[in-house]
Amino acid sequence: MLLMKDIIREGHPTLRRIAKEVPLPPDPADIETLKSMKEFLINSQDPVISEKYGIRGGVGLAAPQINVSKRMFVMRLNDEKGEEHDYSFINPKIVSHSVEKSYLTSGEGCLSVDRSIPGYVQRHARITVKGYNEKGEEIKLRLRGLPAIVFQHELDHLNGVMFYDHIDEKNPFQLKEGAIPIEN
Ligand code: 4LI
Ligand code: NI
Repeated sequence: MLLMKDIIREGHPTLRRIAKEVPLPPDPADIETLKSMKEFLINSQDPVISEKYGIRGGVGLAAPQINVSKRMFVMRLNDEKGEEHDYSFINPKIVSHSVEKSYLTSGEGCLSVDRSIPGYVQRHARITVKGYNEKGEEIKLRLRGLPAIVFQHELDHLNGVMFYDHIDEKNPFQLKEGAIPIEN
């Protein structure tokens, strides 16, 4: 079972590396890694289990955050319509995106960052993504709202990018014209 001690924190060099493509079909060890990452998110969202093991809540987790430098992540959340976005991604990519941006009005947090960093992280409002699931099947999805934000946050981890890299130090709350707020 993955715990907070297994999550590497900012300053660890793996978080700044470009993660490696995963050969397909995924080997059993990679499938197991994704399964444990998904289990971690489930536990992190369970009030009893998260309290018992001291796990912070999360909706996304990328393999580099457990010091596995491979292009894989999991996300697990419900959108504003109550629809489930429960995905494991291998070799994910954005194939197209809107010009319009959106951002979380409360800012972003990250399980690898133990401080709160004020500022808006403006990301593509809508994205079309491709990748493979844990069975090695191709997935193509259109995402908007919070799921689109989470996907881009996790994809950044595979490229050594942290959410605060997107925050303008001088003007952390400066918005692009027409940026769509996502309230929480
Ligand atoms: C407990 C149980 C307020 C502050 C609101 C917590 C179950 C922040 C938001 C959760 C904020 C769950 C989240 C992310 C933010 C803030 C992630 C709580 C887990 C809200 C998810 C990856 C950014 C994703 C909306 C500094 C660990 N998640 N909140 N950002 N939740 N959660 N991110 N922002 N301000 N991070 O953190 O999983 S994309 Cl579900
Ligand atoms: Ni993160």
